[in-house]
Amino acid sequence: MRKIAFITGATAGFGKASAYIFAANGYDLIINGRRIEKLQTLADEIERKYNVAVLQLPIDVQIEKAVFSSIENIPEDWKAIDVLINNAGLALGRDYFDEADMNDWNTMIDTNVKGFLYVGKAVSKLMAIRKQGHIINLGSVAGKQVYEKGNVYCATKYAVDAISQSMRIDLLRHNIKVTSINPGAADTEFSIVRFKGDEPTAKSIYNGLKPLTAEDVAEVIYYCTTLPAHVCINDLTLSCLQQANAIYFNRQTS
Ligand code: NDP
Ligand code: 8X3
Repeated sequence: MRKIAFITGATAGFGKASAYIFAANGYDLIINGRRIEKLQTLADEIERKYNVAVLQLPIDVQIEKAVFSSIENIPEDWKAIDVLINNAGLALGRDYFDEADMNDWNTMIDTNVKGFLYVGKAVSKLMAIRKQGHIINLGSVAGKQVYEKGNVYCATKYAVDAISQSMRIDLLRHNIKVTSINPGAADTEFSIVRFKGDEPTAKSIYNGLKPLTAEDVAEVIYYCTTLPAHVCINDLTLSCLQQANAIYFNRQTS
């Protein structure tokens, strides 16, 4: 039977790695991201390699109207979405509360909270009609503990945690699974985005660590979708072996 996965933020990192693993397991994909060329390249590669269909949704999740109209207007035969990976998100800056940039705060809130809500709402409406579906929300260890200079990024991930809990309650009557996945440090484009292209600083985040890879996280995401229909992983936190939580690391110094 046909299976469809909708992945936001599929042009890099966890979203892109998830696109490969879901396609390898026979899912047709709806892929989202703002970088159109990267979406096109990913769609071409996946269609060629896995013989599945790929629909591109090149929208900015911050734009409420674009999210709702593009999801309402996806072709009818793509509306039976089985899995949503609500993943698009970012950190911008790592600054003291009193020194942080308001544009960074606004963009993180608009993407990680508002965009995340828009996509979740639009897709859950489609799942509610069919009384089935699985929503996987990308939280973070930063939504479990707050760290210095994490302020608003952490707050957005605490919001993801809270919204995941309420989605699970409110969507219970529709038979929809809601899983919150909370990774620790993972080597993707995340840090280069956070530090605005400053590669040495971005790399220093992983000093002395063997961090998670995008593929590690995608495997765990996929695993959550393989359980029997009556079983739901509600909340799953994962990190590399050298990370205990958002704050404590065992870095190798030699
Ligand atoms: P990447 O930077 O590698 O990928 C982020 C993806 O989000 C890109 O595809 C980007 O695409 C997309 N994106 C960002 N903003 C928007 C937007 N406004 N509209 C649509 N797409 C957008 O990061 P990760 O894969 O590491 O992160 C994915 C998620 O996981 C995020 O929510 C992040 O907060 C979370 N996370 C990351 C961790 C890490 O250490 N890497 C750990 C824990 C959680 P494009 O630029 O083309 O729009
Ligand atoms: C990303 C993990 O610890 O860099 O959510 O904030 S962290």
